[in-house]
Amino acid sequence: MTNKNKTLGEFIIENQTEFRYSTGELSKLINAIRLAAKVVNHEVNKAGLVDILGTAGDTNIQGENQQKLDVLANEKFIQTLKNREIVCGIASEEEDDFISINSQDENHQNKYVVLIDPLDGSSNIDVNVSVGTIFSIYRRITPVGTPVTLEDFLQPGKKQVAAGYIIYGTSTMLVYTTGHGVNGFTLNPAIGTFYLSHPNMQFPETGKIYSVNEGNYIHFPQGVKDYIKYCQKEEGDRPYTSRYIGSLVSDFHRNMIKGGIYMYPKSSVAQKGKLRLLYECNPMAFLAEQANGKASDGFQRIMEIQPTELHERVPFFCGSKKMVEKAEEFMANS
Ligand code: P6P
Repeated sequence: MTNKNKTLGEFIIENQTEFRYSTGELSKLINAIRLAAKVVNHEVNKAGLVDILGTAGDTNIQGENQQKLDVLANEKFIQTLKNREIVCGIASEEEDDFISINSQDENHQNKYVVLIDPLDGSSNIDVNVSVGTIFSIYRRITPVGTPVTLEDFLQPGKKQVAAGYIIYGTSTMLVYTTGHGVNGFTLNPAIGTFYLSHPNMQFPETGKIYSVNEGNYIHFPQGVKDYIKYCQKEEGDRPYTSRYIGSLVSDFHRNMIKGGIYMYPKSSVAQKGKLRLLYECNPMAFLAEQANGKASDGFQRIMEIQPTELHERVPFFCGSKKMVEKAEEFMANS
């Protein structure tokens, strides 16, 4: 069968032998995420029509207003993953602590933990701008047969076995990796099937787009200021174009296709930046590296960082390898 009309289901079956732990569990896990993505997509696409816009009246551990769709997406992913008895634990941006899942037989035989940002960029929901779900999957490290502990979630990104995102944009796409490259699947909403539309996605080695919230410019470290001025300078293939959607998944996806760099640096008002290491930076870093790109905190590889807290934040520079390296050069020289 040619790639062009392969479904996600067929792709998973064809490639599950590639995955060295493959007992079909990871395939079942990706399938569970596929189902949850369709359910959330349905809600996101009609958000403007039913009363689920606006905030749920609560704030999450990040101190951010929880949008109703945040809460719904969180519930749908947790419920879908729980029901399939593949996962022994879940951590979510919307949950203060991790969730331990006892399988039906109550002896914790499941091997995987999943970390999710159920609806990233949710502040864009009410203005009809693309949002996304980000997921990161690890094998547990504490003994099977025991309840998961925080240790199972605080693993460096290089230990991920799979990662990906769903982007609810002009079309809905599921983009993921299991360590054998990055593949993108587009949902045909008429029949609820994801088709392989972007096989073997790769970051162009360099690009002309830089994505950063320049409203924070005066608070940035000198190295970031110098890199932004470099991007804007009339020289060689510059000035670059500034594109910033305010939705990590959307900026990342565009930059992976066209070439570019996304930055969320630390600043005098956000000492560690804003993005969370475990369920935003690590999964996007895994995808970036699998797509021949790069992801760092400005100095070190994101996936080498040893996490210490579930919701910890790190500065994030991610995208075309040569652009990230140039930004790191300015950071090192400042
Ligand atoms: P700012 C969304 O809240 C998010 O986590 C990313 O998706 C996005 O890139 C960033 O924060 C936007 O943050 O401070 O520029 O509005």
